[in-house]
Amino acid sequence: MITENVKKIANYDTLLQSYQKLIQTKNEPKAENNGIYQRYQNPVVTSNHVPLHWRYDLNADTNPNGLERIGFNATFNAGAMKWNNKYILCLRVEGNDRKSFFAIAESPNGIDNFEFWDKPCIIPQIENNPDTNVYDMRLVKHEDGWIYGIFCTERKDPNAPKGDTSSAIANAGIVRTKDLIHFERLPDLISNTGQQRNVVIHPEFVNGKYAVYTRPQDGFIDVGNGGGIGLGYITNMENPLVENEKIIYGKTYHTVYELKNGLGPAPIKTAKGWLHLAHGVRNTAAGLRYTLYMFMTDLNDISKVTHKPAGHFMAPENDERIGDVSNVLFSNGWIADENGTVFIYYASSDTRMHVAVSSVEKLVDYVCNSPEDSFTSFGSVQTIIDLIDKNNNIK
Ligand code: M1P
Repeated sequence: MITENVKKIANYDTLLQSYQKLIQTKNEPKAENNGIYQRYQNPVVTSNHVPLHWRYDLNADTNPNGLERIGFNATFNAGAMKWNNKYILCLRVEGNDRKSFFAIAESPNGIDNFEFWDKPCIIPQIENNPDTNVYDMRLVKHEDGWIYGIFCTERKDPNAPKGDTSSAIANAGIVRTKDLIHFERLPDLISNTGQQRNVVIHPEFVNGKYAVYTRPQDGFIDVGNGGGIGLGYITNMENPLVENEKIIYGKTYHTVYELKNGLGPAPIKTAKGWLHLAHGVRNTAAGLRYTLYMFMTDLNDISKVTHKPAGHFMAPENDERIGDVSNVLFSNGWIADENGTVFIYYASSDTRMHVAVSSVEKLVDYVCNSPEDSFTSFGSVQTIIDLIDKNNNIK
């Protein structure tokens, strides 16, 4: 933090004023609302929320021109949890150097005043196998007493041909913590597939084992012949070997998850079943389009999908459509409060974080009572006509 005896750079007061104005700005609900969730007007965390002391050398002796020394490009794809009565986001912060890392921001109410902790998270490295890039941590309080952070670790493909400077391998890195400050690194996930992304730990034991949702894929970008949301089991997180991995929610032609999908945050337990939020991807002439969709699994058999409302639950709209990777909504964090309020944290276009507020009651209603996909236009028309007829017969 800034001490009194530092000779502060000339523009410090102006920088500080605009930074404080940003983090103190009250967030208001948007005017429109579909009854299922309420979007808010401002993003909750942007790259402008990154603290000044991460960006500027604040000593006028060593930074006489008051230049920004380290630039930040984006803050997105945050894991989320309630911690010490605060709403915590574990953000993917991306520097101008393209590297992303994790940093925690907290808010007193979940919708505004998010402020980063003093320093980014320090993720211990695996000996002789450092991560090149890390992102998209899911924070999960497990019933074993640990908070797990499962994230994507990316490294250059050692078998890439000479001159191929892009091919990479993605896998799930795993840390656990008791205080969100000290992280213990566990071995990376061991699974039978070439690559893994979007791996999420289920918060409860299942038959004495850890359960993990996976997303096996053949290549770094394309899932290839693999894909779908998988479910597998781990006996010991210190040797995280995935057994019996099976796809529970596959890709399907002409749906919002035609090309690929992946689980978002860990599911929320409700009286009717486990509520899931996921992303689905389809290809378009303008590139990949990522939207969010929901489903529910059985309370006693988490491999059984019981409800699948058709289409997307949230899609990019207005300013959300534009960013570093446009036309993307992605979510890997939500918080269900004790009173049933659900804060859905979602990132738009790989650039900034937003919140939408709903409730367990509304989300269960949405998932259980929205029509399922009939997979044809004729079927969709029939579904609409059924609703019109029902409405016309209201007495
Ligand atoms: O750019 C969109 C998203 O692409 C990847 O997600 P997935 O593996 O499901 O395609 C990730 O890089 C994610 O961080 C990113 O938001």
